[in-house]
Amino acid sequence: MKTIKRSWAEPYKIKMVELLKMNSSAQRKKAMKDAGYNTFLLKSDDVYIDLLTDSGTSAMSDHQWSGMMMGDEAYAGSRNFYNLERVAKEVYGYKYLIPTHQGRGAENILSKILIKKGDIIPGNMYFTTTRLHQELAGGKFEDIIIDSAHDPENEFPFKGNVDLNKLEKLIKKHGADKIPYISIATSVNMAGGQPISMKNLKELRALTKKHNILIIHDMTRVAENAFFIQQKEKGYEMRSVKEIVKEICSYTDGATMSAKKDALVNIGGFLTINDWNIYEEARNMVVVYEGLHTYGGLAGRDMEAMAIGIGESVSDDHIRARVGQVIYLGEKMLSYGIPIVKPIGGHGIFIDAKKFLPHISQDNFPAQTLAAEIYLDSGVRTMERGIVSAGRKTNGENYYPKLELVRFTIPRRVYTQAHMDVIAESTRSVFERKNKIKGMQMIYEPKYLRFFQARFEKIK
Ligand code: PLI
Repeated sequence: MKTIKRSWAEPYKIKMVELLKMNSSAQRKKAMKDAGYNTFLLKSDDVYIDLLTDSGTSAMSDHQWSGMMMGDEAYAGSRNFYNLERVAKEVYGYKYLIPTHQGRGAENILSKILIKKGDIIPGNMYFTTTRLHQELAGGKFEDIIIDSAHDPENEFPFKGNVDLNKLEKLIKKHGADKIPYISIATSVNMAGGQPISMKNLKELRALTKKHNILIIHDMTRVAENAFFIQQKEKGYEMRSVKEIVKEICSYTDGATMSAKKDALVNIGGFLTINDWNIYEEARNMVVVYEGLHTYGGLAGRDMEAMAIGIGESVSDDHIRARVGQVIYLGEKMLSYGIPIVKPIGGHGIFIDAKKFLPHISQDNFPAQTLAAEIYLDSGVRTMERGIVSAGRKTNGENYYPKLELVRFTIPRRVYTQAHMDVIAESTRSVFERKNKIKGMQMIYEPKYLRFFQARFEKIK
């Protein structure tokens, strides 16, 4: 086992800073009310430390910024596209690549190509946009993650694993021809950034080969998953994150990528696939939904920054400090007795809102309430990942997810250890007055992905 003997430290120094502003308590109160108690509807100018998401919020390196100046803004055949294609192939190993404006652009195209009405798409826990595209294409998502992923207290190190028995049962019930692919995320976001093990992936590959079913990899946070394999899985202690990333990809047939996370850019994504026929169809569709197949909704400079970011994302020094910072915050929260999802995941800390606010029923949105309270306390912006995010089934009923979480997502290379201290101290203050906190009711609900724009009011 590779043990970390020294404290992690950022493998960079800071060249430019963005000044932060802290609103008064009265200003925060007004801002939160105006935003309908939904942290997505706050103005960024009203936020002190922004942990809404790690998506598109990374600080780019000087190399990436210099790459931005090398943008070849040709409509067709930009040199930056070929750089991206080359680097992605070298790092991830898939054969063909189609750029898209972000991850959901790739999910849309892939779902439309592979899913027919009535199909079943098993996956290791849902993600909001991924499942919605599967449903809009006529499919039904089935959760086949291991049961312990739904238990915030269970400390199994690979809670992103697939339960192969659940998958076999689904294949038996529906037949393999009703399952176009298995949707596998690395670092499972909604489970708390929990990794899948290489052993589980290999077993999944063997089973899907037998039934001729594809595996499509949501590789949004693959480097963080690779780090956990290096730290926790036998046989991988001496392997580099870069090698592990490539091995993960080798057990899957293609991937959708939101490059706004691990790949260290503010915008961008892609679809990448080994099968020529799927690639050809995707090349046809990308021009309808995104742009030409050599830019997919991105500027040349965005593709260049992405190509460089992919290279930086698989450096051992980078990923050790990135996950190290998340673990630092998580351990601080634990030392204050705050109930968080264990083990600590790769991209953020997830508070168990059912445990934090046990007197608020799930119908009164404990995680949404807690996210609002943390903002009111300190201007720290977090995100609900519970019943609001889970949305409604196609028959209109609410999903009731077992996990009712508030996510403190850490942007990459943006905040310091001192910020982490302030975040933990603010959460402790809210924890100390938790019994006085009341739930909320939803007063506006949009049709799709309601968590983005829903509005709430406090129960009197
Ligand atoms: O936001 P996009 O369209 O670039 O990517 C969608 C997406 C796909 N898969 C996974 C695992 C995600 O986490 C993801 C986006 N996540 C967001 C925005 C987040 O805040 O976690």
